[in-house]
Amino acid sequence: MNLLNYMEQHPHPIKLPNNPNYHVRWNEALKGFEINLENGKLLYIENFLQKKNTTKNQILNYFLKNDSHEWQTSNWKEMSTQEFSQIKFKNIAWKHEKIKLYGKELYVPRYSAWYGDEGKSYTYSCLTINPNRWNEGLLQLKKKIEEVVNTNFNSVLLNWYRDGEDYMGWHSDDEKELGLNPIIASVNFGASRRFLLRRKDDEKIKVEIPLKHNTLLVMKGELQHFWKHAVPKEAKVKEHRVNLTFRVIKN
Ligand SMILES: O=C(O)CCC(=O)C(=O)O
Repeated sequence: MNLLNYMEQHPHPIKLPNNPNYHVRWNEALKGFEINLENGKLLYIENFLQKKNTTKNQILNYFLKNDSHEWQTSNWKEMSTQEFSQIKFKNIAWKHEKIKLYGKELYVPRYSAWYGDEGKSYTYSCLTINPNRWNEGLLQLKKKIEEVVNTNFNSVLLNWYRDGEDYMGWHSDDEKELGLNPIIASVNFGASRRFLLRRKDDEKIKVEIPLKHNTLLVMKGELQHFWKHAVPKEAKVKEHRVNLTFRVIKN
C-alpha cells in the first residue's frame, strides 16, 4: 500500500509540532495510533468499547444514575455542596472535593471519585483521598483496558465534568506514589473535550488531542516528567463528560 492510501485509511485528528521527533503510527493489532513526542509516548484508540447497542447515554447513566436527581436535566451547577452530598449515586460515590491553593480552600471545578485496592491512597494539592472499594462495572472496564495496555492497574480516579465550564488545569501526574515513568490509561465517555499537552521547559510546544466519547488515551514513557496536560474550559459544550484515569500506585 502506498503512503497516501495508508494515510487516507487511517486519518488522525492529532495536531503535532512540525518536527521529525513527533510522529504518529497506526497500530493494526491495537486498532489505534501510537504517538511519539519528544520525551513521551501516547496510545490513542477511538471506539474503545465495542459493545453493540451501548449508547453514550447508557454509559453515562451507569456513572451518574442516582436515587433522586435526573442526571440529564438537573441543574448541577446551581446545586449546593450540601444538597449534592445527600444524593445516593447507584454506582459511583461522587464527591465535590476541596483543594488548598495558595493557602485558600477551593472547590474543584468538577466532581470526582477515587477507587482502588485497599491502602492505595493518593495525595494531590494537599488532599489525601482513600479509595472506595472496586465495584463490578469498574473492574470489568479495568480488565478491558489491562488487556490492551498490558499493565495491572490498582486504582482509578474518576472526574465528572458537568459541562464545558468544568475543566482540569495544567498539571502532571508526577506524584511520588506513581513512580518513575508511570503508565496512565484515560478513558472518556460523553462530551468530546480538547486534551492539551505542553512541554514544561518550553510552554510554546503544544500538542492537541480531541478526546471523543469512547476514546482511550494511554500516557507513558517520560511524559509526566517533561509535559503537563489540561482539559480547558469550552463554553459551547453543554454535555456531561466522565473521564477515568487508571493508575498504578506504588506505595
Ligand atoms: O479528564 C481528562 O481527560 C484528564 C484527567 C486528568 O488530567 C487527570 O485525571 O489527571
